[in-house]
Amino acid sequence: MSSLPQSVTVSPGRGGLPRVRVAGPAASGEIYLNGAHVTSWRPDGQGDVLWMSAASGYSPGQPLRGGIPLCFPWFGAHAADPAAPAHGFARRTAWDLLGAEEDGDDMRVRFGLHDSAATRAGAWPHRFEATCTVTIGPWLSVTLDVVNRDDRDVVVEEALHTYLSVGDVREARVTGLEGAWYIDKLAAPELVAQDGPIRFTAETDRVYLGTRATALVEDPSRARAVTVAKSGSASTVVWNPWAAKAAAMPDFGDDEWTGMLCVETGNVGVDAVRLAPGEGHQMTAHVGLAPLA
Ligand code: TA6
Repeated sequence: MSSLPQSVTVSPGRGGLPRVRVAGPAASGEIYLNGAHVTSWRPDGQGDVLWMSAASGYSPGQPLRGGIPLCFPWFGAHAADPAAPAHGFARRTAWDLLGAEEDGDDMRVRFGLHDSAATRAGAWPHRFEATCTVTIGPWLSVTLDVVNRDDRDVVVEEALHTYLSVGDVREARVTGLEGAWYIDKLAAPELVAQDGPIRFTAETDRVYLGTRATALVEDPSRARAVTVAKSGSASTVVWNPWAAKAAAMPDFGDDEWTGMLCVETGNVGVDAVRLAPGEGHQMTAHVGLAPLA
């Protein structure tokens, strides 16, 4: 790997896990090699836009709670193997740091992952090559490139499971998904049309399908709005665990649920991506911050 720009450093983070720190001209950020997991993005003069649990673990092979978990090559529970890790193996695996470069106000850091004997022995026994490119700048961009290196078609589910920090989820609302069809994972598995803005009054776990829409998270208690735009993604997942589910998760503080919500950029369920041998796919999430109009 060629030398890193001065603004990009690697050092032990929490739990001693290798962490990349980026101190760019317009923003700072942090990415753990475990899962190529973005844990912080702070535009200059702003608080962190991403949410991390104070109760998160930081152990090799375990997912972090918050930031942007990288869900691949399946989303949620594995359809056929109940013993397989939720959201796939990518967020639990150490990625390689491939390099970094400065591009004006943007700092771009690249991570790589490919199949191994361990992944080929698991629930998704295929050869693949993945690259995660994180751009820390006036916007935060995360791009997941996946190439099928197998000799047969493969089907991939994927998601950038973005945890956003909000002042109070009970005052927040998400616009942009009006009219999109979703499956409520807490109710019968039928398609429901989104009627108006999304508001949070209880545990919320919705998978919006067939939508390329940009979501806008309005956070009135902080007088700010977060934009989640995307490309190469047909699914958006919106989640807040609310009090009971938060209390049931050991790596989630009992009272933390009011300060976060997830807007996840993915291709899940019927939007899963089929790749022929040698075929690749690219998905990007673009996260931006603006004052609330
Ligand atoms: O994206 C929402 C979701 O699928 C929820 O059902 C909940 O399980 C959440 O992901 C977190 O999953 P995790 O495995 O990280 O606890």
